[in-house]
Amino acid sequence: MRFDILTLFPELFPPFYNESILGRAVKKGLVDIRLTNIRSFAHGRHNVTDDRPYGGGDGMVMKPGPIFRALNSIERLNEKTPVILLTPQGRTFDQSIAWELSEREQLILVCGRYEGVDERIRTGCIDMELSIGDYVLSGGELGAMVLLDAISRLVPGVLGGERSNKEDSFEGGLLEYPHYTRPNIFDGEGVPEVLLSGDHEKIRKWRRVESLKRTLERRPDLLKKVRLTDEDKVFLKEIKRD
Ligand code: 4H7
Repeated sequence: MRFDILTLFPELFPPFYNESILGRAVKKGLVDIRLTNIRSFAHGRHNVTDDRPYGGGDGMVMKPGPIFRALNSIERLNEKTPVILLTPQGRTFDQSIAWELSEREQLILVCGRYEGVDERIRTGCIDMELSIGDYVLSGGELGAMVLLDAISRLVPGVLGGERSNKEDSFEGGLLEYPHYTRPNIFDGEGVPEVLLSGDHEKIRKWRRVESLKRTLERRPDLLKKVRLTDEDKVFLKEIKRD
């Protein structure tokens, strides 16, 4: 899968994508990340990429020309390749969007700075607007990194054999059960007996119940969206009764 990222700060990205799971995916050639510096497409002696807003007011707006030319310079591997703008005004990115986007051959991510991009870029060049949550950032770069991470790990082969993403939080639509590792006693606290029992069926049930408990307590909104099995429904009744 190829990511083309348009940004005024390309140097922010390699320290992030050269590490860990994503780093391995890049090395293996499963994920190809290409950075385009919007400034390289600015004109004039000073390579200006921003300008004062028409109508006045504080702050600067990203000029449309450099972004337009940067976008035109990018090779399109597929006629369906979406151009995505990271903006607080976009649809909130979540795991189901991550799954959908992971099926694409290529994604083009546009990172805005200053007060954002000229409206004609949004209307003329952008296919999809995504937000990573309801807060303000000084640029779209962190959002692009969030997409890179969340989407790459869904690409077949990226997670290797180490774990299945189906078991992850939100994958089953529920929060994860609690995890424990050695030592057996830490800071005076033990480990739930069932996890030491070796009884895999009992462990599976315990984990499912803990997932359901946590989700009910912390994110009841998720329970409304998820498909529950008959066993889940029995567990939930017991949890609610207790
Ligand atoms: C594009 C358009 C994304 C990029 C506007 C980007 C939060 C998110 C930005 C803006 C972002 C997110 C303009 C929004 C200046 C904030 C004060 C860069 N912030 N800006 N405003 N939640 N900022 O995904």
